[in-house]
Amino acid sequence: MRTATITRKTAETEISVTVNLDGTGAYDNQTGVGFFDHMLDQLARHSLIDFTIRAKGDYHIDDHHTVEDTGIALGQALAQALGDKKGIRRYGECHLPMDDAQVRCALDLSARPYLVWNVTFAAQKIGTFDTELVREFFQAFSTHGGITLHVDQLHGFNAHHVAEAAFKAVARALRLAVETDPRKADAIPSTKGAL
Ligand SMILES: [Mn+2]
Repeated sequence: MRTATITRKTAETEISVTVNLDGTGAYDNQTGVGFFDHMLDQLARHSLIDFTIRAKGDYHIDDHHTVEDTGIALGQALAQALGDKKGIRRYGECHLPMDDAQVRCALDLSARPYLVWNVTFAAQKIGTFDTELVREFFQAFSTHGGITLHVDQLHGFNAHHVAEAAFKAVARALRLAVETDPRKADAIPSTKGAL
């Protein structure tokens, strides 16, 4: 079973993340940050990776630590569940439209973390959520998941749509990358023999 559970406790946050890469996109995400839960639900639903996430953080400061540390734990859970990456497709990509917004994601489960982020938000807030935290989440997720992650905004002016298109684009690309390639199910997808 390609599953993993990560628990992480610091003076700032307490997080538990369980993922099942061979799931159905079922989710139960409760981070105490409403918009962020909505985005994590999209990430699960459109990657078909099951997520159970619980987070408690120092909200009296802001949502920064909670969002970032959830990204760290989710990245670690993904990497652990992938194991030696035998049989995966490794690469994924998606152009994801949502009303006015279109976001492109290209990713490589390379174990070489790198984030390219070309997304700008016209608003600083979506409800009470700081839009700059979207990048913070994907930075932490790519670093701790070992993902080369490129996210480029092609269109869009509504911040809710742009953020949601970004999460859905990453989700769809992730779905492709973690799936088994039936033509090469017994091999690690690298000429180095390791990823
Ligand atoms: Mn929405």
